[in-house]
Amino acid sequence: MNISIKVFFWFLVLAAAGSPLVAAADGPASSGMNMPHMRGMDMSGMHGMPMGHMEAELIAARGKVNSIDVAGHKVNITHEAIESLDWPSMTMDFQVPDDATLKGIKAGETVDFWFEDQGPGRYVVRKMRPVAPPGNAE
Ligand SMILES: [Cu+2]
Repeated sequence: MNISIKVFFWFLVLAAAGSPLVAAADGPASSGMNMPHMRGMDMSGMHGMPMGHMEAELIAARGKVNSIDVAGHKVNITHEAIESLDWPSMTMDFQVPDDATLKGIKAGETVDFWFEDQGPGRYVVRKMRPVAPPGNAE
Protein backbone atom coordinates (compact mmCIF):
# COMPACT_ATOMS: atom_id res chain seq x y z
CA MET A 1 0.00 0.00 0.00
CA ASN A 2 1.33 3.40 -0.84
CA ILE A 3 0.57 6.32 1.40
CA SER A 4 -2.25 7.91 -0.55
CA ILE A 5 -4.17 4.63 -0.70
CA LYS A 6 -3.71 4.19 3.04
CA VAL A 7 -5.01 7.67 3.73
CA PHE A 8 -8.01 7.06 1.54
CA PHE A 9 -8.69 3.76 3.27
CA TRP A 10 -8.67 5.40 6.70
CA PHE A 11 -10.90 8.14 5.44
CA LEU A 12 -13.47 5.51 4.50
CA VAL A 13 -13.17 3.74 7.84
CA LEU A 14 -13.56 6.97 9.80
CA ALA A 15 -16.46 8.13 7.67
CA ALA A 16 -18.29 4.86 8.19
CA ALA A 17 -17.58 4.68 11.92
CA GLY A 18 -18.39 8.32 12.57
CA SER A 19 -21.71 8.44 10.83
CA PRO A 20 -24.29 5.68 11.09
CA LEU A 21 -26.44 7.67 8.69
CA VAL A 22 -24.03 7.01 5.85
CA ALA A 23 -25.17 3.42 5.81
CA ALA A 24 -28.82 4.44 5.60
CA ALA A 25 -28.32 6.81 2.70
CA ASP A 26 -27.87 5.95 -0.94
CA GLY A 27 -24.17 6.64 -0.69
CA PRO A 28 -21.63 8.89 0.99
CA ALA A 29 -22.15 11.65 -1.52
CA SER A 30 -25.87 12.00 -0.91
CA SER A 31 -26.03 12.49 2.83
CA GLY A 32 -24.74 11.81 6.27
CA MET A 33 -21.16 12.99 5.93
CA ASN A 34 -21.91 16.16 7.85
CA MET A 35 -23.53 14.50 10.84
CA PRO A 36 -20.70 13.94 13.34
CA HIS A 37 -20.04 17.63 13.87
CA MET A 38 -23.66 18.13 14.85
CA ARG A 39 -23.16 16.41 18.20
CA GLY A 40 -23.93 18.83 20.98
CA MET A 41 -25.47 21.42 18.70
CA ASP A 42 -28.70 23.15 19.51
CA MET A 43 -31.35 20.76 18.30
CA SER A 44 -33.90 23.37 17.29
CA GLY A 45 -31.32 24.56 14.79
CA MET A 46 -30.58 21.06 13.63
CA HIS A 47 -34.20 20.40 12.80
CA GLY A 48 -34.24 23.25 10.35
CA MET A 49 -31.01 22.30 8.64
CA PRO A 50 -31.00 20.70 5.23
CA MET A 51 -30.03 17.09 5.77
CA GLY A 52 -30.09 15.87 2.21
CA HIS A 53 -31.89 12.88 0.93
CA MET A 54 -32.58 9.97 3.21
CA GLU A 55 -34.39 6.73 2.68
CA ALA A 56 -37.84 6.39 4.21
CA GLU A 57 -36.64 4.16 6.96
CA LEU A 58 -38.77 3.89 10.12
CA ILE A 59 -37.11 5.19 13.26
CA ALA A 60 -38.41 3.87 16.58
CA ALA A 61 -38.88 6.26 19.49
CA ARG A 62 -40.67 6.63 22.79
CA GLY A 63 -42.14 9.79 24.21
CA LYS A 64 -44.97 11.61 25.92
CA VAL A 65 -47.73 13.13 23.81
CA ASN A 66 -48.20 16.77 24.84
CA SER A 67 -50.89 17.74 22.36
CA ILE A 68 -52.64 16.45 19.29
CA ASP A 69 -53.66 18.69 16.40
CA VAL A 70 -55.96 16.49 14.33
CA ALA A 71 -56.87 19.18 11.77
CA GLY A 72 -53.23 20.22 11.40
CA HIS A 73 -52.12 16.58 11.14
CA LYS A 74 -49.47 16.96 13.76
CA VAL A 75 -48.64 15.86 17.26
CA ASN A 76 -46.31 17.45 19.79
CA ILE A 77 -44.17 14.91 21.61
CA THR A 78 -41.44 15.09 24.24
CA HIS A 79 -39.41 12.17 22.97
CA GLU A 80 -36.61 10.28 24.66
CA ALA A 81 -33.13 10.29 23.14
CA ILE A 82 -33.01 8.66 19.70
CA GLU A 83 -29.63 7.02 19.32
CA SER A 84 -29.84 6.25 15.62
CA LEU A 85 -30.25 9.96 14.82
CA ASP A 86 -27.96 11.19 17.58
CA TRP A 87 -30.84 13.22 19.00
CA PRO A 88 -31.09 14.01 22.70
CA SER A 89 -34.46 14.06 24.41
CA MET A 90 -36.54 17.02 23.21
CA THR A 91 -39.99 18.42 22.59
CA MET A 92 -41.02 18.79 18.97
CA ASP A 93 -43.80 18.43 16.43
CA PHE A 94 -44.22 15.37 14.24
CA GLN A 95 -46.47 15.21 11.21
CA VAL A 96 -49.23 12.62 11.12
CA PRO A 97 -50.79 12.56 7.66
CA ASP A 98 -52.95 9.53 8.34
CA ASP A 99 -55.77 10.09 10.88
CA ALA A 100 -55.87 6.39 11.72
CA THR A 101 -52.37 6.60 13.19
CA LEU A 102 -53.65 8.73 16.08
CA LYS A 103 -56.72 6.62 16.77
CA GLY A 104 -56.95 5.85 20.47
CA ILE A 105 -54.03 8.11 21.35
CA LYS A 106 -54.64 10.74 24.00
CA ALA A 107 -52.64 13.78 25.12
CA GLY A 108 -50.63 12.95 28.23
CA GLU A 109 -50.00 9.36 27.19
CA THR A 110 -46.59 7.81 26.82
CA VAL A 111 -46.32 6.16 23.44
CA ASP A 112 -44.03 4.10 21.28
CA PHE A 113 -43.96 5.47 17.76
CA TRP A 114 -42.21 4.98 14.46
CA PHE A 115 -41.48 7.81 12.05
CA GLU A 116 -39.80 8.64 8.77
CA ASP A 117 -37.15 11.32 8.56
CA GLN A 118 -38.07 13.09 5.34
CA GLY A 119 -35.51 15.86 5.61
CA PRO A 120 -35.74 19.44 6.84
CA GLY A 121 -38.49 19.70 9.43
CA ARG A 122 -40.42 16.72 8.09
CA TYR A 123 -40.73 13.91 10.59
CA VAL A 124 -43.70 11.78 9.65
CA VAL A 125 -45.25 9.34 12.12
CA ARG A 126 -46.33 6.08 10.50
CA LYS A 127 -47.29 4.11 13.58
CA MET A 128 -48.05 4.93 17.22
CA ARG A 129 -49.28 2.98 20.21
CA PRO A 130 -49.59 3.65 23.93
CA VAL A 131 -46.94 2.06 26.11
CA ALA A 132 -48.66 -0.55 28.25
CA PRO A 133 -48.72 0.48 31.93
CA PRO A 134 -46.58 -1.71 34.23
CA GLY A 135 -48.34 -4.91 35.22
CA ASN A 136 -50.70 -4.62 32.29
CA ALA A 137 -48.97 -6.78 29.71
CA GLU A 138 -50.10 -6.60 26.09
CU1 LIG B 1 -36.47 15.75 18.25
